[in-house]
Formats: sequence, C-alpha cells, structure tokens
Amino acid sequence: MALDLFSPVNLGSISLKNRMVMAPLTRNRAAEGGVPQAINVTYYEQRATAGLIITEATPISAMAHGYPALPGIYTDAQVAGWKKVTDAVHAKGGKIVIQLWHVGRISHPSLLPNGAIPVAPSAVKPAGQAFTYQGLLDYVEPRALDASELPSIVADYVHATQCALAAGFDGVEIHAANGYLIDQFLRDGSNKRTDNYGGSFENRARFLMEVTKAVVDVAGADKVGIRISPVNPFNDMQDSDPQALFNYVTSELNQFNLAYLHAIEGDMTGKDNTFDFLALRKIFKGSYMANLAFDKARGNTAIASGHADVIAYGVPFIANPDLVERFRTDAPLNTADSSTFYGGTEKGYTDYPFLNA
Ligand code: 8OZ
Repeated sequence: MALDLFSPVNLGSISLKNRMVMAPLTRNRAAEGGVPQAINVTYYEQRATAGLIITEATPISAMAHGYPALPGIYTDAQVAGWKKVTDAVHAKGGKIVIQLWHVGRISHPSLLPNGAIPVAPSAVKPAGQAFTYQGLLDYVEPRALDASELPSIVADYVHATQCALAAGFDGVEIHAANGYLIDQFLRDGSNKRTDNYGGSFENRARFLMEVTKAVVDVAGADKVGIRISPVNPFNDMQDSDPQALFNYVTSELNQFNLAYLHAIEGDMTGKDNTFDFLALRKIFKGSYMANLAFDKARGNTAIASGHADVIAYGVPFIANPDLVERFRTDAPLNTADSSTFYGGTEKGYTDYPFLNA
C-alpha cells in the first residue's frame, strides 16, 4: 500500500505514529519569566495525537527574545514548566521537540535585558515594527556582532539544548528560518559581513554549521532537526540567489545525519515563486518535512509521491486539536480565529472543540 499521512515513520531516533506534524506556532501565552504554565500544558496535551509536536519558537537566552510572553528554555523554572508539557504529551502517547530560537534583529530594546540593542550579523535595520509590551514600535538598527561574540551564542544553544533534554523533549529543532538570527547570517539581504561569516555561501552558512555541530554534540544528531525558509520574505528578508545558497546549505547539513530537514516551501505572503524544493529534498540524505498551507489531499499526495516524508500543519492544528482524527474520518474542520493567535487566554487556545464534544 502506498504511504500516506497515517503511516508511521522514524525521524532519526524519534518514532512517529503518523506523518502529521504540528508546526511551530508562536502563541505568546507563557507566564512571567518565560515559564510555561497550566494552559500551555493543556494546549500541547490536547494535540498529542499529532505524530510529532514542534513547540512554538523558544528563546535560548534573554537576548534571544523578540516578542511578548514567549516561553524560554534557559532557566530552571522554564525547564520545570516545560517538563509538565512533555510529561503530559508523553502520557498521551505523543512526541514533542522544542524549537530553539534566537531572533537577532527582530526584537526591540524594550524586550531585552537593560534595554540592550538587538544583535545581528550586520547593522541593517529591518523594515517594519516590533511587537512589544508597549504595542508596535519601529525596529532599531541592530548592533553587528563581533566574530569574537559568536562562541557565546553557540554556548547559549548548547545550554538550551541541555535544558531541553532535562525537560524531557524527544529532540530539538534549530530555527534557521523566517528572518531570525541564523537566517540573517544565511541570506545576503541581512548579511553584509566581510569576515569569515559573510560573503561566500560557506561563510554565510558558517554560523548555522557551528550551531548545528554544537547542538548535535549535546543531543545526538538523531534528535536534531533544522527549519529553513529559502524564499520567505517575512521579516524583511531577501537573498540574491536562494536556490544556490540553500542547495549548498542542504548538502553541507548532510555531514551531520540529522533527524530531519524542515522546509517552509515558499512565500508565506502567497506570492508564487519558482524555487525548486524537490531539489532540496533530493540533495538531503535524511527525512524531509514540508510545510506551507497543505491540506489532507495535498499532504497525502506529497507523501505518496516521495516529495516529503512528513507534513507540518500549522493553522489547522490551532483550530483542531484532533486534526489527525478529523483527517482520518474526513470530518469537517473548525475555523481558526486569527484574532486570538498571538497572546491572550484560553480563548482561541484551549477551547477549540474536539469531534463529538
Ligand atoms: C509569527 C509571529 C511571531 C513569530 C516565525 C517564530 O515566523 C515565528 C513567528 C511567526 O518563525
């Protein structure tokens, strides 16, 4: 029988009961100190029938924050909070990895320790405004990191990975997508460096490779995935030759034997693009996760045709905690309320109905 969304699969050492992955989704509902709280436990536990849950993007240090009410993964209290989440998901037979995040320039001094200036590969201010506790505020020109500072950020990834393992996660996903710090190094719209971390593909990918090696050394490659978004312009990102850059990045990642490569297959703004994602899938030797507005039919087709091993669903999992069962039985889907995506309470978070509820 052909493979489909309901076929089990292993991503590295993580065994999935089906191929429907809950995509990482920023929800801005952590307690003070970036500590996951009871409603966060309920939210993830409700979605444990996914083959794999990828948590919301989670800052690896105080300097990695860029939005209000994010949960972190660098203090003891955060680890204790996340442990309740992983215990609840595991008790329901689910698997969960945490997405490790540094926002780089997509932040604001009001969100950072002592009003620090956000850091980035280069002092290039992104267009747009930051979401802060005071509302939307213009981005500021970030401070270009000195190469001598990078090992301490790599150390923050290592520390966060240790925290993630202590919190009981099945693995970690390195967020190298959507215009945040690692992606800012990768793409030449935001990386104007003239040292070993800028210019050539090899140089622009150096920071990602250093982070990956360090995280793999702690967690084991079979517990590490990476998310990329080669052509997503979100957060004011551009690159002069994304296909060649990400073909290179993907082939370099082969050295690690990672659990999976997760690609946002296009432009979240809905504009057509001509990027060849199948080329990445063919270059990459491990499992491939595709994301971008898939439905059940397109997900099944992508798996049966070999385009992807697993499919990540975002908005459908916000509105349908039992999305797997709904797809399995062709049941109607709840509609997502975008006004409650970011921040708030249980409303639009843990109160979407299950089938027959
Ligand atoms: C939407 C709003 C805030 C953050 C990403 C972490 O795009 C995000 C994000 C998305 O990866």
